[in-house]
Amino acid sequence: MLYQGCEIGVAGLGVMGRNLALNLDDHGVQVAVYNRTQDKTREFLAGEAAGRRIRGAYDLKEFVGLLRKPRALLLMVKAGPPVDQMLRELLPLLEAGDLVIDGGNSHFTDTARRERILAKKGLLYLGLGVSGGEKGARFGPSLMPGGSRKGYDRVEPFLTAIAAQVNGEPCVTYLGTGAAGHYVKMVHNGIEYALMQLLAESYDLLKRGLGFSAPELAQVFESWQQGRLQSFLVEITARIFRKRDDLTGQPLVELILDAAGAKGTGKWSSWDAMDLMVPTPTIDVAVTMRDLSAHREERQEIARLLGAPAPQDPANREEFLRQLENAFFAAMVVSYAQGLAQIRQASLAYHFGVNLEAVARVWRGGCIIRARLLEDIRSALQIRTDLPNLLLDPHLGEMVRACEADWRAVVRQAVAWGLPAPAFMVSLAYYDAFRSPWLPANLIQAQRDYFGAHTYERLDRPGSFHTDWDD
Ligand code: NBP
Repeated sequence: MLYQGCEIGVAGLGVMGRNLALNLDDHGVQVAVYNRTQDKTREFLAGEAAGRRIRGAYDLKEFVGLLRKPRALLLMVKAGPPVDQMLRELLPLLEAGDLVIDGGNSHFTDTARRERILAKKGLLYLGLGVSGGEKGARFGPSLMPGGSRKGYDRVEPFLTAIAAQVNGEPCVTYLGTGAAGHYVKMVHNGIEYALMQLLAESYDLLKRGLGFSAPELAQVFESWQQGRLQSFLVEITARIFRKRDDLTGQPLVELILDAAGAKGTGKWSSWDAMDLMVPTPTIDVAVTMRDLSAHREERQEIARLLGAPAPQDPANREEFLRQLENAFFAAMVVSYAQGLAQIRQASLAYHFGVNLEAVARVWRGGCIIRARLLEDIRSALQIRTDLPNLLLDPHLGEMVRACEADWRAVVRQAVAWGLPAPAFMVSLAYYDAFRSPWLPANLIQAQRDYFGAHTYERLDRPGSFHTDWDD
């Protein structure tokens, strides 16, 4: 066939860009690549891309010139100012009808702003959430696109080809207008934080509570992987406990400094949940616990002063393992419930038009929070796409309810041991609060009216009331 220019250009040959370019090429898409640091482009073309159809460019003008019109460009650069800088440099080189896709973890408000700026110039914009890390990008990520529908339709065949597939369905679909894709990716990361914190707490309860060794821990998570907890994060957790350090022969995880890092997407998710007044306590506490872990010196000092937790009360190992597995399942459902409720509310507030069933569908494969449970979640959302909370689905609700006694037992045991398990605790409190037809918020309203004359509503008559409480 006559060469008419490349079908898509990938700008940014970092971990993700490089692998997405190779994935696109594997699927017969003609790709052009560009990277700010030219050596990386040279290395890529001579190395991983050698013998492939991928074409390289060493400046943006040459890069844009390699692309078939109307052009499609995928930016895979660090989120934040680098995206704005790339756009500033690209804009004079592009023409109306060209499509720019930002595949980085951009904040959704940045994406909305950029889409508006590009639209003024007749350019189409897509904010594309990409999940699955290096391997996902190479062999099948979960893709969360939002923005221009026309732009999506143009690149849909490429995205469908490179995305992960589950039961013959690609883990990509158009998710909604504006920043819908980046919003869904942000909340995906929030849920990821919650599940990782629940796994870390499970590890702590088994290690400090029951005295489990790394091989015993691996066995626990391997057994979880055989049942309804099956998920990418449980799978890698089991593998981590099997890994030994090359230098010392000890389990590698035990040699890693206990201070967690973060790139901010979990925090963004919590922030916006608070703005939207959607409760996401498991995600919030997961962010907080990463922050707290980083106060390592302070923790050491307070432990010296007040004594570190030293579990005394022995537990029945087999019984506790069974309870923990059920508690994890319930807290896992609650984590997805919080994230999906947030996406639902955001979609209404920001007019994204997101279909929650589509979100569950694209999360089933390729991404970090892929899990067997997403099949049940998807089924629930197929029955009722605007389900305000997963706990309202009879099947999911009943499965969580059946775990209730074990969930409480795990929380009680953590408290008795003095071990911090806040994600298990707040997810249980979330469940209990949503099961409460009455909450003590009437007292809060009375207090607000007492000190601030904020008024209150009454149960027995309409209107708003103020009382002189000191009278
Ligand atoms: P890397 O750190 O591997 O690569 C960053 C890329 O950004 C390089 O190509 C770098 O070019 C380029 N860049 C930077 Br930094 N500043 C630039 C600027 N001012 N102008 C032009 N290019 C610039 O990142 P990555 O892991 O590939 O991630 C790329 C995006 O994908 C990020 O938004 C990230 O959050 C997101 N993401 C990453 C993962 C993951 O698992 N790694 C998963 C999902 C999403 P240089 O070579 O010249 O420095």
